[in-house]
Amino acid sequence: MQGKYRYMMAIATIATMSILLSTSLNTASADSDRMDSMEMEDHAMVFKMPATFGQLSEDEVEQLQMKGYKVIEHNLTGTSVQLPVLGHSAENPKTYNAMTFNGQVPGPTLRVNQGDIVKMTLCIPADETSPHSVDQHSSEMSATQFGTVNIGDCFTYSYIAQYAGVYKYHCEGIGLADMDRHVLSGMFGVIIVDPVDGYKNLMVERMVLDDGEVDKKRYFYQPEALEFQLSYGQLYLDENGMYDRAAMFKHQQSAHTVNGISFGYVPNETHNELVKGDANRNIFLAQPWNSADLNQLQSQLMFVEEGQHVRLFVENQGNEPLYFHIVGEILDRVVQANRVQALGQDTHLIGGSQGVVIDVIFDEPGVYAAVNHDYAAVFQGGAALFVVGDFFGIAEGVGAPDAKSYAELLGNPSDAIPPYGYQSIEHPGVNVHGLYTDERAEEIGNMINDGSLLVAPFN
Ligand SMILES: [Cu+2]
Repeated sequence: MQGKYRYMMAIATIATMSILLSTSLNTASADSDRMDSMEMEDHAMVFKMPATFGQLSEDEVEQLQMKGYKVIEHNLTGTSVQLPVLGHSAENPKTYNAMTFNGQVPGPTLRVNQGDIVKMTLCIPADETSPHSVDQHSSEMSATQFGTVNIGDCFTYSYIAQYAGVYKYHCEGIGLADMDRHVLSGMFGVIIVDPVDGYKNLMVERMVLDDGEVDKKRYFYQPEALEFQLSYGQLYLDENGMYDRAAMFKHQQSAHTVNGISFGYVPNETHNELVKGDANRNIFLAQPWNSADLNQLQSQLMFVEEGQHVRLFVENQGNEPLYFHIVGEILDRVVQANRVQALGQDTHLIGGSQGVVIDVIFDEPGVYAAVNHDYAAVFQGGAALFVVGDFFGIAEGVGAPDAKSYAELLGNPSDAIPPYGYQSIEHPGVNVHGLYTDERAEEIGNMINDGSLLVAPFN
């Protein structure tokens, strides 16, 4: 046992003993604990008028709003559209029968503060082919209240986001029937509920030399972080791009996706040109979305700076386990619903419909793949690349030698960036990228230009 460590253990033992001693002698403190819990019960009873759990009526929303609660709208439109899959090109379109919220997969991310009222409205246009519904996992409402919204109708419900965390929302089909088809065809999205008392400082332990001895040293990072959202999932399609339920029952997916696209965050021909000096010489093994003709589908990379606090909102939207791993990195902290699950872990298992917040510091410039560490998933598209620092040394080449990162030079993809919370670091640049219909891509482009895309409603 090393000197400093032994000394710290002795201090910890003395501290533990004194806590035990004071607890056993101090009965008055136990009484005051009971008193606190009674007061809290009374408070909860008062608090429940009007209701703060479950579905809120319009009157209750109005009363709560007058008392200071914020109401955040989440406006969704259910539409069935054709969207591209792996193998698609401008010359040879290859698409599947997608079901979407707002013409994009995943649907638009909602970001609220813990304690905000979410007012969800789902509309189904008159030319849509199917009714839809919405289940928001951040609510605590009976499923009977999610409703089935018929073609040409709109439906609203409201609730208070009581718990912090990363939550799935998804279509519940038509009164639960056909739910699997709707969800696995694209009707899913993410709701981020920021903790009311904020994200915590990140503490990272490193073994360093101190006075000639290797010792554990703690480094602290402010809660402010550069943020990304990653939804992992699968497609179960037959050769005609139709949903294949028999394949789903057997867990035989036809593709793995990140934010709806297989291998959507890999280099493209612009990167080829910048790094290799030749648009046709690929940097990475698989670059299926190479061409600029693919517009919003052209693959992009995610850029971060070396030593920067990065916060990832990761949701498993699919039907298979997500063994979340960043090749060459260790996940410094994994938080579920505002409780730390792991510190310094290589791979974190995220079950179906489960979300986590992951903090990472990338210590060295390089290329890092965020994968589902299931070998079938890696080969079928469940991989996304981060580039840390100016790993390829292109800053000089593009005449920006002072650029801190690629993000300053090239920007980050719009579908991988959540709306900003009050502890977000702004991305230096944002590009249109995502499994968007052309109309939706145009809207996203306009929202980037007018600055409204990443503004969380509570800001
Ligand atoms: Cu639906």
